[in-house]
Amino acid sequence: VWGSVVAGPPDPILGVTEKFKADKSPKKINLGVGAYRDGNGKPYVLPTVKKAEQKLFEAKMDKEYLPITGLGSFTKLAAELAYGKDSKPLVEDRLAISQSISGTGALRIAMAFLGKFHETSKTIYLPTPTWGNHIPIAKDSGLTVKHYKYFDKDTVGLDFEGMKADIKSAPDGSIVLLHACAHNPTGVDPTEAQWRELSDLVKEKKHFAFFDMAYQGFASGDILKDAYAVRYFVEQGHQILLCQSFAKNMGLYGERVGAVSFVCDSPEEKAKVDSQLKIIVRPMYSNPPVHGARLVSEILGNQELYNEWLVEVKGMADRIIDMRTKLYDTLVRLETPGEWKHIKSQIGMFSFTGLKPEQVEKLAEKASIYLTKDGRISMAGLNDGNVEYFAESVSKAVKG
Ligand code: PLP
Ligand code: TYF
Repeated sequence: VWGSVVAGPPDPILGVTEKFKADKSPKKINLGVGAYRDGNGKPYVLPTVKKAEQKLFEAKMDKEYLPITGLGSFTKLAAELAYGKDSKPLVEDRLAISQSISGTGALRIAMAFLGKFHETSKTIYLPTPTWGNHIPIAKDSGLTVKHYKYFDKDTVGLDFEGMKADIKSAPDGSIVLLHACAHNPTGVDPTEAQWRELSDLVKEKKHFAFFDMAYQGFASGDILKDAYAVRYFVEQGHQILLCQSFAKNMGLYGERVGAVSFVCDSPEEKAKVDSQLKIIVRPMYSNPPVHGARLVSEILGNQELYNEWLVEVKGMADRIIDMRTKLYDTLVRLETPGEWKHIKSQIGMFSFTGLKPEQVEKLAEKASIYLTKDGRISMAGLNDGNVEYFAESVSKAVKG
């Protein structure tokens, strides 16, 4: 029956894990996928998540279906976390929000909605580079994909002039996707002053601002700081769309808990958008999974757990920042040719090292170190036990 089906390529990020698993070396390191690891290289279940699980267990919760747009207490708290309790769209009851299958599911609902209803344009502008999955999600949702400049290879930083020029030359009323914080894969974000300029430019061009926020709290360790761009755009009157994920900041990867929200201009508009969100979700998966949403509600809805969680998020961010310093110091000590300051200045889960595809290949073959071909490393895969070995191997690969 499937004789005409041709095999497709594996996911470029998740494929790295497959190669890592097949490697027998005791020294092997997986720096491919962006998943947090503790100081011993092990997956980390947050203590607040364990406490929330205990509470749910004791409460003997049932397993009934959730409504189509998910658990109401969860979506309310998720919105407050991102926008702030006093944010106008929340106070004025004009935020349409739905629970989603993590950040990816949020993107899928958002883009399907834009494909159906965005009037001025069906073209979405993505940064170059961007998270690989953005492109097929947009295309599968019926959007046309175009790109704006983002990363400057020479400075290993933001090409802000190029970014502005491309956003300016896009036809008025286009859709512009922005990584809210901790840009994946580069780890390079606009400054707060640059975000303010972008807000003006997007407004002037009547573009639609689409925020993907998969790392709130994870970038700087500060929930508010990481939400700066989202909150500033909303204050400036942009009717943004926002995708949220609790995979990273609560370590709930496999629970698949996220949210997608639309700032509307009135409660009436919100009600209409909400009804169409339900019509998009129903034929896709009917309603979302319940357990992860309950965990997030327990944590965000309980002052004590919430405060503990803030400390845990900061702990994860700080461990990553510490690894950046250690990696940088070791590369410099080993007199590794090149400039490595970007390792310290980049933020979030990833560092865009600047390693070339040949060097990436050499690291896999000679040192059993696995990363994506673009030279991106997941900083969380490093720890006190392997950072030295990693730096030595990079140094050797660069020296040739
Ligand atoms: N958006 C970006 C930029 C990401 O890096 C990721 C992955 O972490 C996601 C969205 C969605 O991830 P998930 O579906 O696991 O929440
Ligand atoms: O970029 C990453 O590594 C994370 C995790 O298909 C991820 O965003 C990677 C690939 C994928 C889903 C999630």
